[in-house]
Amino acid sequence: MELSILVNKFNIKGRLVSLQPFGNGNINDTFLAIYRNTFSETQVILQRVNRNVFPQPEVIMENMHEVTKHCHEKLESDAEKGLDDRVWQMPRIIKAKDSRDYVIDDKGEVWRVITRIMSAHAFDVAQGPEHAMECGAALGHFHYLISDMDPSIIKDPLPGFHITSGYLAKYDETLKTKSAKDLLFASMEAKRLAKFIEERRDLALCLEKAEGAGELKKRMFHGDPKVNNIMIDDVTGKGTAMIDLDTVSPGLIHLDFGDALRSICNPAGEEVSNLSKVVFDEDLCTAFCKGYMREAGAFLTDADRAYLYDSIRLLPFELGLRFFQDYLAGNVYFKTTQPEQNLNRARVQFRLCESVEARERSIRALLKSL
Ligand code: GN1
Ligand code: MG
Repeated sequence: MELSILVNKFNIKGRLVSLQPFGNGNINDTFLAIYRNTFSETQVILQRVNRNVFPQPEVIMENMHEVTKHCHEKLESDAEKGLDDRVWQMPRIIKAKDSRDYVIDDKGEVWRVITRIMSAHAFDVAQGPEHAMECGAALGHFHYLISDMDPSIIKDPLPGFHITSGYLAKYDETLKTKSAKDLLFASMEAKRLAKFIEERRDLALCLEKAEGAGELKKRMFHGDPKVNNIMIDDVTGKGTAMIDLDTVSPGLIHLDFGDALRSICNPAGEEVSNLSKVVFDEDLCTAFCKGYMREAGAFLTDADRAYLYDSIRLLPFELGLRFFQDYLAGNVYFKTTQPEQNLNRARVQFRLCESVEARERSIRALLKSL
């Protein structure tokens, strides 16, 4: 189906004047649609929910319905009470003309339209400490917003997501295939990454063990709080919204904390090829943590705090493992534009993990001082 015909199945005022690919997501296909009439313009985001990744795209939409409903009510009530120091925003689902939250096309693909957060942008890399602090505040505020949601109304969006032991098992399975073995033996770099993983198998289990022992408890979390999912207000420079709500579900907030930091504290970005540029930036980490703690510090227990360092070390390892496994499996999960891209992405995350390990003492000292 033509995209313009598809987007017109949603309830949007005006006439479609532009429809262009938008953003740099690794999973869903995203477009910006602009509608105009004589007096006004509406910009919306059209997305195809990736069926290869999300086994039940309808579940993603049911969850999004619940999350946005809960958060919009809370945002409105806080605004009325004058509790906020800024305007916090969250995208809204735009319904189809048949009143459903999504449209299924002739190939069975699920499409949705959500509002665009206007006069705001997300960046692919941290712009400096002020930006990092605002990212921390936005994630902390988001955790506050979802903290009192009933987790039982959310269905598992992505079974196995952020279960590092599961990614290791998948990696081990992939390594049994001939095509993966061929790729591994064809390059020194791939062998080096495989060795990196072998040396850290214990690390992979740190949060799962703490959860199993009852030290850490699941709460609602975002699942994908990387820097380009955090919207910054163009006018004030303040964090204003978290986007990409597909994976909001019960989980450890440590996964969000570590994932945000692995993305924010690596100003070289996820796609750089010169590894000497990849360094875990502690100034950005300090700024992020200050912003986060201001909004969410009150939620954290002593046990939560004790595992923050482990989360900062774990998440780049886990993502590197996911990229490397996908490379060996023939690039079936993350979108790529060239065959070695997932190998390179894995190199970057493992270098970042090493950089965190080299700074363990000072990162722990920083976390203690918060
Ligand atoms: C994917 O969709 P996107 O690009 O925001 C991935 C995240 C990774 C990220 C790395 C559902 O996120 O887990 O951290 O790529 N999302 C999913 O860039 O797997
Ligand atoms: Mg995503």
